[in-house]
Amino acid sequence: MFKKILIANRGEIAVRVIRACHELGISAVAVFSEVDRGALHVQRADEAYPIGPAAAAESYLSIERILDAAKKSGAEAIHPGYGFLSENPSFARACAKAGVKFIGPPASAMEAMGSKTRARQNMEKAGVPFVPGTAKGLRSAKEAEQMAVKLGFPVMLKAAAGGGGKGMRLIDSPADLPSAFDAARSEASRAFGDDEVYLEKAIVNPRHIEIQVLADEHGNTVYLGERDCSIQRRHQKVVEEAPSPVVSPEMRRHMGEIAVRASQAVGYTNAGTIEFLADEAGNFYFLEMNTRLQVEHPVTELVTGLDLVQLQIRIAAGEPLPFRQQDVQLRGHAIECRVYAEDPDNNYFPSPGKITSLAEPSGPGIRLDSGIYPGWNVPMEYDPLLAKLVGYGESREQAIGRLRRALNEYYLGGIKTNLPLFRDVLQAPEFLAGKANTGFLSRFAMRQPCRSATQDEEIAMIGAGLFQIGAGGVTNGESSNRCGFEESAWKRIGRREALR
Ligand code: MV4
Repeated sequence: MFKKILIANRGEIAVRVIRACHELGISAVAVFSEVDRGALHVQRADEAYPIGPAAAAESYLSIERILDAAKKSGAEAIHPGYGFLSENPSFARACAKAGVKFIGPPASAMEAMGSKTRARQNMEKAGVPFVPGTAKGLRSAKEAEQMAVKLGFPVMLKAAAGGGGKGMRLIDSPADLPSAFDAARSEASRAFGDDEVYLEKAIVNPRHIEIQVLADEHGNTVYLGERDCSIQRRHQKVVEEAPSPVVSPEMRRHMGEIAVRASQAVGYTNAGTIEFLADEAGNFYFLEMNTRLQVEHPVTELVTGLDLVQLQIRIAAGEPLPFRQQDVQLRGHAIECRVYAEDPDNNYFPSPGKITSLAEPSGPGIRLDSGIYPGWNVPMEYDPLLAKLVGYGESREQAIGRLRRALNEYYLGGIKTNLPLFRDVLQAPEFLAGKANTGFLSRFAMRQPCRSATQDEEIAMIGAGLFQIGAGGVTNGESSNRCGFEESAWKRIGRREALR
């Protein structure tokens, strides 16, 4: 086993990996940019190295500076977390060349899944179902039009080098194709330095369902059930859950076996995720593979009882998987809320700044993976994910109840967050019924503008609160707050005393 691991990342995921290292008796090395000197991951690590200015290109994305820190610290392995260098085959190769183990798949497997057209060709060979579409990049708008007519409208125009929805266009009729084709090409060229675009038949109102896989370096691959990530905003996941309310045991086994086959077809090792689109009839299609640990891995950890980060480290150290497929049992239900520093009043624009006060939830069935502390200044240079609040229960209803309770314990002062959105989503009938597909959040936001209070409204609410608890107030013991939880007489009297 490794004695020392460097974590080439920041924020909550760096803290998560440090925890796994410490549980395995491994020393953890942090790296940090100039604005992250005081960050939580730096405090939690056993040693830390500066790697440059705030701009990620000059710090967390600098292969040279990270390998330099690995050499200085004597780390034997690097965990890349997610984002940054985690899916960069050149980084995986540079690690190997420097004699440092990259905790992730081989560079060749990343490349086989990196381009969507190449991934589709590889999946076709492996017999994995994928959305009907063109096998190769399109040369002209004319070719695109011919193919689209064959596939039938609506179609999706996608960038081969894209992912996560970037450079993607939905096209309803032939008339829209020529301009969309040119626009998609130049957008792809600018965003990815690669103008290859191709067509897929569009799946209407799909659900995003992904399968977690784990493969050791001895030929064993297992699947660990699915996550339903249908609740997204502009291709940014907001709520994820496991298991999916729409996946039956048969569909799970079918998707799982296909995910294992897809992984084995590209020589995959370590943790990976196969993304599928599922239509309303229960058909599913390969979309892409994420060749890294994902943000939403905790929901899988809670329903399987496994520690994915520890397993990643043990796999990278050459250990065989310590269990077989038939040993994997799913139990209970887990739901994750991604807490972002963003302003619901201002179109969810990033809201960096100083966290002036913080009350963090805990208690039965609650897991909080956080990268912040009171007094910390959330920098504006990076992804605004602050923490992940995960609720677990024997049933979906219990998980939701615990999450709602925890959301009411959670207070974050000084910056705006999307916490108010979760309080609303977790009461939405469509979500409660397990019927939310990828269109849910945009419909939901239109129907119910979710925003925190303005200053005037806050003054009015404080006034109403004072009235409620003040002299001559409610005395029948049946008052309850707006969340439907009983408020005790003790609490009311205590407040009254405190306000005297
Ligand atoms: C699609 C699709 C419908 N049909 N492809 C968006 C993110 C990227 N990973 C793929 N995406 C989609 N691809 C076909 N052929 C609909 C989406 C899509 C979507 C997928 C998953 C989660 C949320 C989504 C929101 C809008 C569109």
